[in-house]
Amino acid sequence: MQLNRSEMLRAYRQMRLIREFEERLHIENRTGEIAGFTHLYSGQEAVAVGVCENLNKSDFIISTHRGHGHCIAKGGDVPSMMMEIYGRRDGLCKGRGGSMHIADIEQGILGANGIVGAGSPIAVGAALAAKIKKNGGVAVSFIGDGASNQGTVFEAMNMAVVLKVPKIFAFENNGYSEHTGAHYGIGAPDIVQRIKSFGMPVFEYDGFDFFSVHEAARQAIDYARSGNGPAAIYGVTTRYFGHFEGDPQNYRAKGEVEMFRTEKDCMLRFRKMVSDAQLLDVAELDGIDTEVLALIEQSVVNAKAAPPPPPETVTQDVYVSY
Ligand SMILES: Cc1ncc(C[n+]2csc(CCOP(=O)(O)OP(=O)(O)O)c2C)c(N)n1
Ligand SMILES: [Mg+2]
Repeated sequence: MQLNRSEMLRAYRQMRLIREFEERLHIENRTGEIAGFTHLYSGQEAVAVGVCENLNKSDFIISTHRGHGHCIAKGGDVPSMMMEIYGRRDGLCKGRGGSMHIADIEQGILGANGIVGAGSPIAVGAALAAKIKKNGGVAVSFIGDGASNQGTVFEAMNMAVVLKVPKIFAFENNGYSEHTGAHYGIGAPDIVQRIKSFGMPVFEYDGFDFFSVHEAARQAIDYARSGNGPAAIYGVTTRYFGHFEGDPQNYRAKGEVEMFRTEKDCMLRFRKMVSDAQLLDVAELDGIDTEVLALIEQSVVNAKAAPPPPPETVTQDVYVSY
């Protein structure tokens, strides 16, 4: 399906937001001002944005430990997310969550999640709620190649089929689970077949091509939203930085990341595709780049200057108050 101009510009801006957010965090992490683990999503932008551009605000996603990209793509406020990662009082979760627990229920973001594979059963619950309420909503969980081996994901796939809920399993194979290659860590030679065996269709995408992801996600989401039960998408992508910040990536081939950055990068590919087809002007895209860089810079300046949560509030928000 052809996207219109404003849809393409929006998608590009979303991808650029994620890219610059992550590239800047990579630098900021070295200052030692950011507490806890940070897992960066640079390189995988086409997947998060290709999926989320097909969702409504009231649809739900649940992310992973590598969550910034999914949250930005679903409408997470970038300055508030930066504050959150810095653990500040005015962060998206009042500075209590940090990188791995960013959530924004208003935007349909059920949260990043430090437990690998834990998102899928939660999203089955969200999808079941949408089915019971008959509100036309869907729920998406993102699943890495490592998470694809988790029993929780298998159980969630089975339950989603049994309950026939509007749930999308978004598999995102970036080649590694921590430091273990997917070619070694996943025993089944045909991952798509393994997902299909649970009884749902799988729409495959090229994770370096935004338009390919967008189309696969559109089909899966249409399928689930129309009452047919769950669907999955699957594709290959790559991450540019280490598993976590500080990981020197010695397990990757020399020049591997550089090859991906220069030859397969999803943002470069998007720019080339839309300019070759004369769909968008490169100057417009450059303008977005400049605007986004300024927003990220301001977000970092504001986050650094912001106060932490007051110590006397430390016991607040530990439990939900009804
Ligand atoms: C249940 C559980 N097992 C193990 C871990 C440790 N762990 C954190 S991230 C990760 C790798 C996940 O790989 P993948 O699902 O491919 O996601 P990616 O890091 O590539 O985005 C592991 C094993 C964990 N957090 N939770
Ligand atoms: Mg992975």
